[in-house]
Amino acid sequence: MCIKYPIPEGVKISYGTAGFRADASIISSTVFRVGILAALRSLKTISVIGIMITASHNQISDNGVKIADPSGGMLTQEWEPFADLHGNAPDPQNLVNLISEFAKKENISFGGDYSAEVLLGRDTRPSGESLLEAARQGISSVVGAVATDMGILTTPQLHWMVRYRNMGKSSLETDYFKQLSNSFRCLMDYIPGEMTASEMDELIVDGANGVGGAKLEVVRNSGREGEGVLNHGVGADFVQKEKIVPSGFGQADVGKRCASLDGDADQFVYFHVLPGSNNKIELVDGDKILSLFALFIKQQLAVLSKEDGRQVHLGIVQTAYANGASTDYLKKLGLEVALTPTGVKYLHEKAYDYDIGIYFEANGHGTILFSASFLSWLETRNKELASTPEVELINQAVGDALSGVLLVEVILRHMGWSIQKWSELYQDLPSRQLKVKVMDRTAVTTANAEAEVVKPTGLQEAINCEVAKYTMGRSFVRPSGTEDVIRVYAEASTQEEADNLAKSVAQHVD
Ligand code: NG1
Ligand code: ZN
Repeated sequence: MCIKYPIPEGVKISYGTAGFRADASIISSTVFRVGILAALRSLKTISVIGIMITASHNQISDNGVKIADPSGGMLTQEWEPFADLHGNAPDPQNLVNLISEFAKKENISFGGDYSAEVLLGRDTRPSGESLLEAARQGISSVVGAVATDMGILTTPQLHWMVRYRNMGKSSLETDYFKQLSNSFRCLMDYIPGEMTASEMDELIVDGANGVGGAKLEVVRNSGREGEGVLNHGVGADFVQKEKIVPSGFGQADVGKRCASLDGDADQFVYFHVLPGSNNKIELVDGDKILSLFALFIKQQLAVLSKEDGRQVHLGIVQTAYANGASTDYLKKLGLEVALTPTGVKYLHEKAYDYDIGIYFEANGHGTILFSASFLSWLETRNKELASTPEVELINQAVGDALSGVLLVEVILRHMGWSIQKWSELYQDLPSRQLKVKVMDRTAVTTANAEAEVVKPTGLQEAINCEVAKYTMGRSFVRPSGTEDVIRVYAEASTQEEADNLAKSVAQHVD
């Protein structure tokens, strides 16, 4: 079976921040193995599992694969070490041995009453079709396992489908859109009063020339014929890191409310174009989206607590990349803020600790999670309404740019805020991110939610020395989980200082 998908010589990929990701030309053997793994996971959990073929905001020549667990969330971290071993198993015999050992350990039996079922989705990358076929063949090599191709989807749609299938609910793409549009309309209708002229201003969306663009009717950088290349000078990650307009936007858009999705539409940021010829923008990043959601929910909870006396535990989850000004702002609001390592899987897990957990990465990956007990209380309370549209609008499986943008639009309308007003919630500290190419990124290890370097020895001390030279300085380094680089982050009181701090820390990494 593996003859068709041998691991290319010298290739070793690991299940990183968001599954396996690499140049598309070397990844089919891994995707095939992930197909088998997903079928095993389905047998183990007796539930439908998902596979998404995407490399998110990476360049078009990359691709990747990740598994969605029965809840619609990421594959349990307990299985990641096995995913690593299995995804890199060099020869057929080795692979079969690994599987049978693991199946024994996990008590997975083959050929029983339950047949594994895996839903497959892919983004618009040209390599997606053949990689999907590799996954399908991997799945079919497990006795009785069924693979269902759900077509070209956003990452959150695939996660949502897995979640809804396992809840026994209708889970087609049309159901997804129906749920989003019904709850959006319902929430907009709740808001009293007429819209002011500025609220009626249209939202302009940059689709990153990816799948999110393809799913929307009115969008720039839709990825359609002649529109440009996926994630190339467009999309949420570009806008967040470069802080300039994406291609297709310019001075004609000054002041307008704009949103950028990433290539698989699980990440989004807002921005407005500043006047001047340099195409600079005022960025409204994931931290500010989080702050808007947190402020809105805090206000709603204050009403609930007045009416019903119910105390709800609201928690915020961020990473070390969160702008220091956002963390200060959230703490000043009296909110509990937890920090986790980078990667949605860590933030998502932490958010389960609360009745309502809101998590976001600065780059715009995030969502809001509601605990089962809070939801059942809310449903009883809202019985007369027969639904809880605010919950239904939010994708509980994973961060979702389409649902996130709709929620932002509802809240801005509710507050009567323009994007400028939203942006003024707090002033971001100037920051800079750099990447350093190194021989072996695993040589750097970190602790304390990645804020501190453990290895190599001496590096943290060197960073501390650099940071001490600046007012409000903060800097950390960590190995990327999706690219072969060490990432450097720096913050300081001016842009020039942040740039210099990042540069000098990068020199210590090199
Ligand atoms: P890595 O490459 O591990 O830094 C990047 C992003 C994460 C997350 C993942 C998954 C930054 C600094 N890192 O991870 O936040 O989005 O990709 O797509 O933006
Ligand atoms: Zn993405």
